[in-house]
Amino acid sequence: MPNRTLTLGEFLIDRPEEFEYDNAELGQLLNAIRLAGKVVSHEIRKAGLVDITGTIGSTNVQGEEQKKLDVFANEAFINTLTNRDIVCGIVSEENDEMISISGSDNRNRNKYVVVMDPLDGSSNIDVNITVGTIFGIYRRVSPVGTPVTEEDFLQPGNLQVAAGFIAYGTSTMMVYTTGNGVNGFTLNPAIGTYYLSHPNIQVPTKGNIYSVNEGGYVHFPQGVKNYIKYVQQEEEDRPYTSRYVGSMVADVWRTILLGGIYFYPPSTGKPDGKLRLLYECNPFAFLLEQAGGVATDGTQRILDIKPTDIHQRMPFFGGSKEMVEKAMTFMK
Ligand code: P6P
Repeated sequence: MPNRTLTLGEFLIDRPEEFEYDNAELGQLLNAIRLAGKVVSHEIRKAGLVDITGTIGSTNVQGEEQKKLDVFANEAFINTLTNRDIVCGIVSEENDEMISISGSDNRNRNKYVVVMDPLDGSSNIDVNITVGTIFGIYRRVSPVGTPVTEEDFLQPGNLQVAAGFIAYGTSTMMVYTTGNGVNGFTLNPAIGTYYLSHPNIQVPTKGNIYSVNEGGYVHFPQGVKNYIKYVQQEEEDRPYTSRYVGSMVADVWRTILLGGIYFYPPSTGKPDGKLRLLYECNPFAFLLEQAGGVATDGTQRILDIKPTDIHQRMPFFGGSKEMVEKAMTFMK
């Protein structure tokens, strides 16, 4: 029998155990994300040719200038998720307030909420660097039949039923987990099909790459400065190599595949760092742990943190188990 690579659709059907909650709905929800990812990928692929990479003069809740593709991606995911009648609410980096979805019968009977950064790293679009969509999925905690509430989104990351990202890079890839390991799918744009390209991903327990924006060095806490000096010492398996793209999807995907540590620490100007807990830190923390890695805020497991605000920021240290645990000894 030839080694036939599974498509994402076949994979979802072949693995009913992936969806211990509600097979059909969560599978449909991941399919909706798959579809929206293809729509965004198509738009991005021609961005350099059409005047769509410029800005539209508005800014998002983060005060960051919204680029047309940010807005396009946000609308593509919101519309696709709304039309599938599975989601009762969405939190997006691009929207100040949560989005309430009452469903086609206006009776708020949908059971899932989605948190997302529709186009993370978008400042890199104009220079053709990998950007991505990051998402997390939770079961609502408010009663079915009532409008979604903020509490539905302020759940700790350990209650995510699924999380993942779509990387728009040299190829378009969808990587996700439902709590049963991590699998990666690569899009064949010629036929619009994702194929299983990275089954059962495991983060190497050790690597030799550290990834941080060292431009902030003077503003980092002393423990972080000491760790950066440690990785640069000529000792044992060090110095490590420095790699930093400035797009979380690119930096964390490399960390997952090759091993290493990616961190966005607190600093005097950003006491909680820059990354957002709901739709950057938690989805990647879920993926990292499911692939044998670790993700902390410098002292505690990211997935155990109870959010207090839908756009709150959180320091993030994630990657190979041995490297993150070593880094944590400097943060005491
Ligand atoms: P800095 C993109 O805006 C983002 O949220 C992440 O994708 C990325 O890792 C980080 O910010 C880059 O931030 O301060 O290093 O430019």
